[in-house]
Amino acid sequence: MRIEAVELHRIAMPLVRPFETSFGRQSARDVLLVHLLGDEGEGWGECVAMEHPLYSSEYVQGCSELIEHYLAPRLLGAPDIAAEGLGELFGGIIGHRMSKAAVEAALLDAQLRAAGLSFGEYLGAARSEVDCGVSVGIARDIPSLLEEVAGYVDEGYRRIKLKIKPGWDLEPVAAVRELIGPQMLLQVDANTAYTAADIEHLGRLDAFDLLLIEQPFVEEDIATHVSLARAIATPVCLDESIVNVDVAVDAIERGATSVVNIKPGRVGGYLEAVRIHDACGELDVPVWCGGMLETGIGRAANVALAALPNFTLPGDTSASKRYFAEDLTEPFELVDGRLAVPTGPGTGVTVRTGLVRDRASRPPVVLA
Ligand code: OSB
Ligand code: MG
Repeated sequence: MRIEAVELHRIAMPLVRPFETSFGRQSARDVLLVHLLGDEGEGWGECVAMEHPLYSSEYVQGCSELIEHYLAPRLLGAPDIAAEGLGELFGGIIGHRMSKAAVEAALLDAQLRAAGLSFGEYLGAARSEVDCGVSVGIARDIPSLLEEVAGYVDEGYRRIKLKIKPGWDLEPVAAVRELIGPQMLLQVDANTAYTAADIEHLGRLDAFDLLLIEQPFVEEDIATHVSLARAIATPVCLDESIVNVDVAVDAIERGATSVVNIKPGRVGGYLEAVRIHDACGELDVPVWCGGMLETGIGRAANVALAALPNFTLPGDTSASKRYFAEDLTEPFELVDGRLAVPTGPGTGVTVRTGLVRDRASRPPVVLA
């Protein structure tokens, strides 16, 4: 289709409770939305970058400027463009995967709506609902952590993920394992907070029968993940390090990761996410869908992706109310620990444009 306008919307979404990780604490989600208006229809995409460059090098204001100055001009100058052609259209622009992914999501939404196809149908969903886990931030103390985890277990989540860092690892993990019992799936995420000197310490996590340990070391350091994987029984899972399908295959072949967290935003979009899913499937490596505190817009597409056949572990695809009192779409609700894959055209959800306007943290950027 021909793109006639690109709008960039910034929204401040208060979180229902602050979310703390090894890299920082946030009490609101700074959301960047891409709204594309084309000759065949319109679509919305959500950018997963965080406000500050602490999880990855990308950050919201940088993404907004990158889209405004580099991606939107190419989109507006293309006589006819589909999501499958964006790799070529954006060729030569290095990195900036979260920005590219947000544009891809918006264009996919527009073209699938025009074709009357859902994200699930287009991506290859194999089921109509997906098993959900929940990512639990670093708490003030262990009693508060246990109270929060108990609430999520009551709500029906099928897997708990605890954020860890040096000084907040063995004790909280032991307490939560004790609380939830031996059957419940439990995993941890360090967001790169450890170094090679911590390998022996991390080995003590083997006592808690964890599903996996996610990204203990810095993004570029595949070698130390290999050393850890050889030293401990708990499977190692990479998040930040996996930026595309080639890195994923390389990390698997080297023995750095035996489970992969797939976040479409981190890898440049849903099409690359499917390529990683397929490559992992061929190597017999299970995958799960990560999250970036998305609103209903990004969540809708993630839930569709998580319905692909090799997404065999519960994802960080939690219900809207785990994040926001009021979502930007109709809320996603947990039923028996699962979310339903939307079936309508495109993402299948309706953007509450009134809320987008009311919650705007700055005027929209409009390019035509
Ligand atoms: O590392 O998976 C992560 C949130 C923001 C940035 C990085 C991560 C996370 C989460 C939350 O763990 C996942 C979610 O519920 O969206
Ligand atoms: Mg992670």
